[in-house]
Amino acid sequence: MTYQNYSLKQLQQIDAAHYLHPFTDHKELRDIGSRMITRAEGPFIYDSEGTELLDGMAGLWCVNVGYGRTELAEAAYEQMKELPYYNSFFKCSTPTPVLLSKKLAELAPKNINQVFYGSSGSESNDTALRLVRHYWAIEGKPEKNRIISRKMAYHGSTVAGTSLGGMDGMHQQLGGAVPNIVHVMMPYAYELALPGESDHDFGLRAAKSVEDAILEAGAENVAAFIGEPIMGAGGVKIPPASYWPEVQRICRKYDVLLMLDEVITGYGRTGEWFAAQTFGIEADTITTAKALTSGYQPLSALLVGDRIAATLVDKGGEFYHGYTYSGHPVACAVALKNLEIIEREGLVERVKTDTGPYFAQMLKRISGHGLVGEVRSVGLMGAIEIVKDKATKERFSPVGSAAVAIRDHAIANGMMMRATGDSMILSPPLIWTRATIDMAGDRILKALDLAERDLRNA
Ligand code: PXG
Repeated sequence: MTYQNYSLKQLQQIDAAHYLHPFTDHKELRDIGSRMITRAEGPFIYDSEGTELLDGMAGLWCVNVGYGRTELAEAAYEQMKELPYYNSFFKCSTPTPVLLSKKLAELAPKNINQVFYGSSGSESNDTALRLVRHYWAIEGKPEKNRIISRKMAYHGSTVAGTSLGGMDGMHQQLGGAVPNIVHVMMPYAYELALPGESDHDFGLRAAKSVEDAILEAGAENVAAFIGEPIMGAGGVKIPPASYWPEVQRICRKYDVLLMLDEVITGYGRTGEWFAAQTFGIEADTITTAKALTSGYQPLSALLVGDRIAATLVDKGGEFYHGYTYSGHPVACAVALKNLEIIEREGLVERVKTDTGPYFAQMLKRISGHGLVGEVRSVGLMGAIEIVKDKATKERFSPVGSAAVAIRDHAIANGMMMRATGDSMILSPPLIWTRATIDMAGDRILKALDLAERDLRNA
């Protein structure tokens, strides 16, 4: 029996009875019922009632080649027929992850040539944490194990992911984080720059907080710094241009490894294959997931730099870590086909030279609106910051209420987008054209107008 035999109400009742959703207030969900998304095509998603929505979030930052790609279904089907699964433990391998690893080594920055697979960004961040600590241990410096991260960072929802992340609410529910992880300030000038402080100077000050944390612990105790090149779930926080070069310099100075989390920024989102290339960062590990398969299969790849890989190989000894589905052949087959599509259609270049700049222009058009404090974007990743008063940057209260109101109007007007804190987030499929961007801009402006009417009259 397929879902079409159920009414929306019936599906919602079964949903409420049996399905605990991620990041959800379960009482609230039971009061209002969930929206059932039942199919999707190109840039659009459709709910059970046939409502068409332009998907401004590419699913959840992942469907970079858009929906309805039969080639990806065929790649999975062919692989499942030939070899649905075999493990890559005990000196076994299968050809598909081997070939995907070669492809990823070609696409990644020059110093990266090895890959370790998982099935989610969270898993690969667990791998990254384990790996950098293992690296220093076999280098004879087991005490060099502290990790520096940032407030508002999102690195996943497993215990290690939550510990690495800097989300207060998640930490409060964790009841004990992985030890020896500290969090420094995020590089978000609009909120944190001092009066009169330039973006450049603010970026240097935010980077200095990394150096302060290293000095406080003693460099001999610090394994690595981890950061998203652009913070995603934290609200598309784009650092000033001065930030990453300074963080890189500091990491080199104190021999601290640099771990990038590109779960959102990887595979074309910023107009390069990796944001490491956009910002000129040389990383020791890069965590990737999501758009590696455009979300058509769960797969993550930790890209491992030569420095760590060389030590693993030279020193030998087993690294006691891995997952049943590390290098899953079906997920890897879909990834290979997905990367082929991105290359064949020139999507990365298109984001860089055409749709990215056009998207920035669209946001600029929106920036004149009375509720908008600032807009920001890199490639096809952007945010609209919502304020009550443009001049003073005063926010509506409670935090996030205005953005949720705008999001609800956006959805009612055919535009799926996210609200996080007081930021409206956009991270669309890379197949968006100028016409799709215009359509999004019109719908967002309409939602802003309707929300402003509600908010100012409240
Ligand atoms: N790192 C980053 C930078 C992420 O954005 C993860 C790790 C974890 O990946 P998995 O595959 O384990 O979920 C993510 C995931 C949001 C939202 O609210 C963002 C993510 C996941 C769920 C919600 O924007 N990003």
